[in-house]
Amino acid sequence: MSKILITGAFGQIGSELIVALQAKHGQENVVAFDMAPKPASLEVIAEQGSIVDLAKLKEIVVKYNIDTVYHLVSILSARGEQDPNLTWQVNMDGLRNILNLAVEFKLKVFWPSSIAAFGPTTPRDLTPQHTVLEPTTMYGVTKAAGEDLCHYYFLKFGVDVRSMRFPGLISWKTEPGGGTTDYAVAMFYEAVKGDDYTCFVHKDTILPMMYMDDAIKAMLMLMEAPAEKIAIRTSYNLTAISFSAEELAEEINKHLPLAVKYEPDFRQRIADSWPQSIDDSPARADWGWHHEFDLPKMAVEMIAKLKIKLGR
Ligand code: AKB
Repeated sequence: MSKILITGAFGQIGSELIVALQAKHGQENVVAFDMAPKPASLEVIAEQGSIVDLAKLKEIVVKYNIDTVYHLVSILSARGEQDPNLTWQVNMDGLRNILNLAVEFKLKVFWPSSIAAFGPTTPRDLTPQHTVLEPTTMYGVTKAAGEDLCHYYFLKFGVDVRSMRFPGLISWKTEPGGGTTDYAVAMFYEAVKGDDYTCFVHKDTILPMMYMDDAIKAMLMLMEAPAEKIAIRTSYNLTAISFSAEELAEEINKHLPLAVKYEPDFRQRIADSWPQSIDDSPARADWGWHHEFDLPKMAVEMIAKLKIKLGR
């Protein structure tokens, strides 16, 4: 039975990954690590601290006899532009700490990269697995550099580190914070609350997105795949659906009235630097990736779950 540590555990991905990993490995085998205190809604072994505190991380790995880490701590794209130095420190020093512990304790590691690793010189449609990166945000710089660091630790030290480039993730349980793709989640919240929404990207902005259930499934599939199937040790392209902000609003409008105004801000430039659609055929061929949620199916589920959560 694996002993699993999740860092950044109370964020958008972690709060759902905790439950999925507990169901597979048992509640006693999952440890959550975060800067923030444990939310009352989550039943999990919790440790609080900073990802740059190597001594604390080492103490936790020893205390719980950890063998697998899902390293999710990250400052995202929009927030990263407010404080690029902190973003480098948290994203890169944090990853290096985890990889150094992986060498010392033979840990298996999952680390998410992002479509933010790409930049304006990347082909925007059906972006290939192997292509130009050249990101233009600090978050993207840390994702591109982080991919190379993972690859290096695999080659140099044999660390079994696995990664995928997430698109925007849409979920109802925990709101994202500080990302450029956050508008997609916000639109659902405002619609369910019965409010209007002012969207910070233009209506024609198309980005790759994925429902959280598919993202959780992808992480588990990648981590459970036999090592010889993992041909890419930088990060796998991964995708599900691509749609414009306006198409999303129209889909929500089939279920609930939602008036959207479009007032692009600094996040428009970030969105414009990312691909519109991704070729993820290596992930599909190597470890059987396939998504289940298209836009209509996701909209039905998001609205139903948010109505319960928000008591509407
Ligand atoms: C962001 O918008 O910064 C993230 C991402 C695409 O990695 N959701």
